[in-house]
Amino acid sequence: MCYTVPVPERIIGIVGKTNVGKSTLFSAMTMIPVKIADHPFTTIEPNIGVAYVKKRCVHVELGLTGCNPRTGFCVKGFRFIPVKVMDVAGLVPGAHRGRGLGNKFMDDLRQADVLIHVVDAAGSTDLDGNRVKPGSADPVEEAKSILFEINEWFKNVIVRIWENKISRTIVTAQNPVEVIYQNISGLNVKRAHVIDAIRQAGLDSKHPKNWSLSDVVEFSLKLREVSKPIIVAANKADFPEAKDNVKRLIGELGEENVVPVSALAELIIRKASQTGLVDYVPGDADFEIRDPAALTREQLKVLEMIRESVLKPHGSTGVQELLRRAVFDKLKLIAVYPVADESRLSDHSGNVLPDAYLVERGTTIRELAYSIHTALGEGFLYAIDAKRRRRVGESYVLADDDVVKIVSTLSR
Ligand SMILES: Nc1nc2c(ncn2[C@@H]2O[C@H](COP(=O)(O)OP(=O)(O)OP(=O)(O)O)[C@@H](O)[C@H]2O)c(=O)[nH]1
Ligand SMILES: [Mg+2]
Repeated sequence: MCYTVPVPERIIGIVGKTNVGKSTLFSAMTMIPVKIADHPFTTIEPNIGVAYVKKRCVHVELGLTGCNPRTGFCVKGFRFIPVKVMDVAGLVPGAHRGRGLGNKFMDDLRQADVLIHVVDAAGSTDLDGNRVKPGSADPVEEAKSILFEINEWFKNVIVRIWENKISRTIVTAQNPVEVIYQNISGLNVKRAHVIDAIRQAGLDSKHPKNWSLSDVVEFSLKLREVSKPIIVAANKADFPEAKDNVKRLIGELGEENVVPVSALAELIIRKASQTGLVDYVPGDADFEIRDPAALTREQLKVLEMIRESVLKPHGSTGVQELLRRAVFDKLKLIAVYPVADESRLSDHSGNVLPDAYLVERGTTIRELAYSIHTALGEGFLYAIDAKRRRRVGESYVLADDDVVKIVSTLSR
């Protein structure tokens, strides 16, 4: 079996007030060196890269000694699966009215499936991103005002499309949901999102041709929530001032929506790991210094500070936890491992568990076949659930960590 078309990639958008650490987080996730500076509006053009979400690899459950990933990597029994990340310019309150850099650049995030909203949990920058005494700015106020800007951006895009296109065609539409969906598909919104948002806005019994402007606005807010869910990165958690603020953010937004993070700590440890100074697996609760004699006193001090102010109190730098929550909790994705040889659990060249794909919960085996290759979907005959050694049909709903061989007319 030849996989020529990759399963659609997921995109995580990084948004937030200016100067809160968005690019630091992006760099810590992707190891791409980007412009980072302690002043507002350092980033202008978007940065795009690949991060890896961490998950216990299925080879452990199967009792294998290892695997040979074709994309991503596997370390100490953990599979790191690629996801795309995008870092954009910073927002300020009033951006929707053109303040700061405005919010036009948010259109870069139309393709995002989920957003990481970075907040300065140390309260060390004012609402315009200028450096202030840590603890003097209010991260809860920041979180709310930037969320308002994100919602304004999304709402304005929808209202514009509604007024320019949807309102004209919806009057005679046989299937209004389809008309809405087709017109806003550029926002990477799925049919199910449109249906969910209509229901959540309490508009199911009102034909969209009769919606008022406030109905459209209500629909757009619900649509933003379902199609671009947000996880908050309470960043700069290394500052002592962040402790109470993290609690306040959790109190305001809910525990499931907030992760204490130190993007800077992650970036420092990963760089040290890249140059061989420390052993560190992203997401771990600690790192190991290989040879203390190879480090300067200053370097040792910084690493010790990270251990005391971030790793010990929070259990990790929070960066992998952010990715985990974005991909597995917010997007509710599962991992599946297609193989060509169900006995060796490998591709034709003998690479064990070469691919780990992220798919939506509820995806059937045939839908997976289609997303790998149209011809594979069209020629689908049956599949083999390699873990349970049984044949499954096209309507089999994939489970997390399934290992499957797809048999199609292609592979005959
Ligand atoms: N102490 C601490 N400082 C951080 C952390 N993350 C970022 N910073 C610092 O915050 C400043 C801004 O970082 P950037 O990553 O450039 O912020 P940004 O949000 O991308 O800023 P703009 O692109 O200008 O909107 C830099 O001085 C970083 O070193 C963190 O976790 N802890
Ligand atoms: Mg930046």
